[in-house]
Amino acid sequence: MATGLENTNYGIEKIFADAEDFLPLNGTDHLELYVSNAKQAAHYYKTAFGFQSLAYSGLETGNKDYESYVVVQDKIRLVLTSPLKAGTPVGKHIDDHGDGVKVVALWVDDAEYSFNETVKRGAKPYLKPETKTDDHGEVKISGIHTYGETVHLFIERKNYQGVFLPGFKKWETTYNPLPIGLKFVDHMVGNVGWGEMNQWVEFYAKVMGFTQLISFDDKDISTDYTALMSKVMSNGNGRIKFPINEPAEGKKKSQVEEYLDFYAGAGIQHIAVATDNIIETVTAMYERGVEFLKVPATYYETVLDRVGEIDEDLEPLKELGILIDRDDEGYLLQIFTKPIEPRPTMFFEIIQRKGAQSFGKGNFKALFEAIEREQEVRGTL
Ligand code: TYF
Ligand code: FE
Repeated sequence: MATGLENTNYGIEKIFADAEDFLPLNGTDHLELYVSNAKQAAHYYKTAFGFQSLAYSGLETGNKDYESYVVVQDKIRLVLTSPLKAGTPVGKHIDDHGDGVKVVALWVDDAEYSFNETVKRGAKPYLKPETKTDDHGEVKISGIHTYGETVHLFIERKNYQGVFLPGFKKWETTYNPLPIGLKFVDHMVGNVGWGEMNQWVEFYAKVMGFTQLISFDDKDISTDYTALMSKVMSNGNGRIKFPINEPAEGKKKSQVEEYLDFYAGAGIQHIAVATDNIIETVTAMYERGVEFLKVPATYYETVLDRVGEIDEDLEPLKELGILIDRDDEGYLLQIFTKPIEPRPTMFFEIIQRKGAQSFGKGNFKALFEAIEREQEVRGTL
């Protein structure tokens, strides 16, 4: 049966390969989510996702407008921010989009250079380079807009020794649930509007010097299942990977269109976080109340024919609903949470790579059917 999926290949052959790496990025510095109740969200990320308390900004630090809690797990830092009064841009953002990612902050050696080089190439400025200092040192920050109302900050940490950034103090707490093995942000996927894919692919290529991870044929994933197009943009050292989805016409309403409706525009669709032991990580997450998408048991009857031999026993993978895929470099294990806020918008992916550098193309059909079953329950199909 032709599904249209066969020719979608996420190899690592690059186009724009001649592009000079004018924007060296050391990694993801942090992600900031605007949420309606930062205090409770922080509790959730600690309890359910195993993050640790790191820093706080709010009334106690002289910040009268916003309260932010910063949580950390290995290399992942999440900032959860809510307004302390009516009429703020953060409150407007939450009213428009619900809880979601506002800032994808990138760690750079030179925030001013990063700003100048990207703005010179067409980026819309968000924050002019500014220096923030406190007793613990100095940090330089600048920022540019990307799709929707999402922004990229460039964070230059100089010799900063504080817990997070100037303006934050250590978050002291006696509630410290154990980490669950989340290591770093593997990739972050954005959903953009109809016909906007190429514009954003071009943005990451021309403005940020990224290259497209391709694909002998990056054909639409438009099947009977959730229709979408997806292209993956990566920075020079491969530490930052931003797949971009655009909805496509299918028999049923695209999951990407559902997102765009509820988020009221483009934004971050999923945050994929890496673990070294997906069975332990996902077992802990189930115990802590996280809900995952499930594929039918029949998936596991044929999966090993498709992916060949793997190190793990199939039984726990099946029990937990972990998906498996292989490319010519190795294999990967992945699983997707249900949306983690009231609107069917953002969700998390847990991924363990065993050589494979692709994104689970072989699972798209089963995954998208699982998403469709959720859309059916929501009445949004
Ligand atoms: O990042 C990816 O490409 C995979 C698969 O709406 C995926 O995680 C792609 C699109 C989508 C959900 C998951
Ligand atoms: Fe993903």
